[in-house]
This record gives sequence, C-alpha cells and structure tokens, in this order.
Amino acid sequence: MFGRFFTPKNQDTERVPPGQVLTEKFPVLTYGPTPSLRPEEVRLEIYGQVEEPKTLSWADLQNLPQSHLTADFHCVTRWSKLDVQWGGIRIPDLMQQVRLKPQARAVLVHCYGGYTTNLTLDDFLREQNLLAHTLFGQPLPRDHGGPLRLVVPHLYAWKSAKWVRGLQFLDREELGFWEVNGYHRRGDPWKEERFSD
Ligand SMILES: Nc1nc2c(c(=O)[nH]1)N[C@H]1C(S)=C(S)[C@@H](COP(=O)(O)O)O[C@H]1N2
Ligand SMILES: [Mo]
Repeated sequence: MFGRFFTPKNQDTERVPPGQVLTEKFPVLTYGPTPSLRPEEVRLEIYGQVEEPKTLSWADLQNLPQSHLTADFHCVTRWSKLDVQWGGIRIPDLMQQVRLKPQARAVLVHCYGGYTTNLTLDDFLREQNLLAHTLFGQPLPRDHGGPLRLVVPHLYAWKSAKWVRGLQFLDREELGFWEVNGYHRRGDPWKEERFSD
C-alpha cells in the first residue's frame, strides 16, 4: 500500500523511532473526505483563551515571516519519511499576533472537514512547528492538506492537522478526533506513545 519499504541505513538508525519503517514515498493518510479549498477562501480563526479573537486571511498569513523547515515525518501506522521540506509560518511567528490569556494551557486544532487534534501549549509553541503552505518547494497539494496544514514534527503525524481552519485555546486539554478514539493524548514517537492505556 505504501510502496517500497526499506530498512534504515546505519546512519539513519538514530533518526528512526522504534517500531517505524522508512518509506521514500509520501503516503496520504486522511480519515474522511478531502476538502477542496482555494487559498483565498482559507480563514484561520484564533479564539478561546485569547485576549482578542482573530481571523486571519490568506493575505494576512502571507504577510507574516515565511520560513523553511526540513523535518522527519512519523505516522503511527508505522511509516516514517525523512527530510520532508516544508515552507510556511513558524508557530512562534504566528503567535506574535496573539495574546493568550494566562489560563491558556492547551489548543484544540480544528480542520475543514471536521477533524480535530489536541496539543498542550508546550507542544504547540515549539520553534519547529509550522503552519505549512509549501511542500518540496511547491504549493502544498490538496491531499497533503493544502492550502494550509499544521506540521508538528516532534509528535506522530496525526497531530499535523491538514486543512487547518481554527486554533481554539483552552484552559485544559480537550481530546481531538483520534485521541477520543484511542490514540495517545500526546503521541511522542520516541516513547512509542501510540495508544492511550
Ligand atoms: N484534517 C486531517 N488532518 C490529518 C489527518 C486527517 O485525516 N484529517 N490525518 C492525520 C494522519 S493520521 C497523518 S499520518 C497525517 C498524514 O499526512 P499526509 O497525508 O500528508 O501524509 O495527517 C494527519 N492530519
Ligand atoms: Mo497517521
């Protein structure tokens, strides 16, 4: 289903979390239908435990600092892809636009199509996390979450929400779609946090 798998080369072993197998392809993994959105239609709503709710348009997002990220991508279904090249807005740069209330502890990420996933504020505010619109130098393909997706490289890829439309800040963690359905609330691939106990 995912094409040719191969065992890690020696120099890659330390980059491949336990129980994962490398693939050179970039599989698509989506639960449910694939939303179809033109960039101009995209809105990012930021609400909940913030001093002032905001709605960012595509143009607003393009006006923020743009960054590149090369990161490994680990799906809980056991495939990993190394060195995925993303472009977009770093979460710390996005968050320059937002004043969180002191009681904010977590975020529930909402997607076009209804998918959700939860992150603690700590996991969300990482330097490496990206709101991505570009993949390998091209506009992010629709099936990989285009026009806009989250990339959270230090956690399993189900946290990297595709077709993002909202960031809801919360005073305590609320579980997202897969987390309600038995996946781990955090999902650190190095600790094999695949499922909740
Ligand atoms: N909106 C949405 N985001 C999603 C998913 C989804 O079904 N819907 N699947 C997740 C899972 S399980 C994985 S492994 C990655 C896959 O990203 P890809 O399809 O670009 O490889 O997206 C994540 N983000
Ligand atoms: Mo996944």
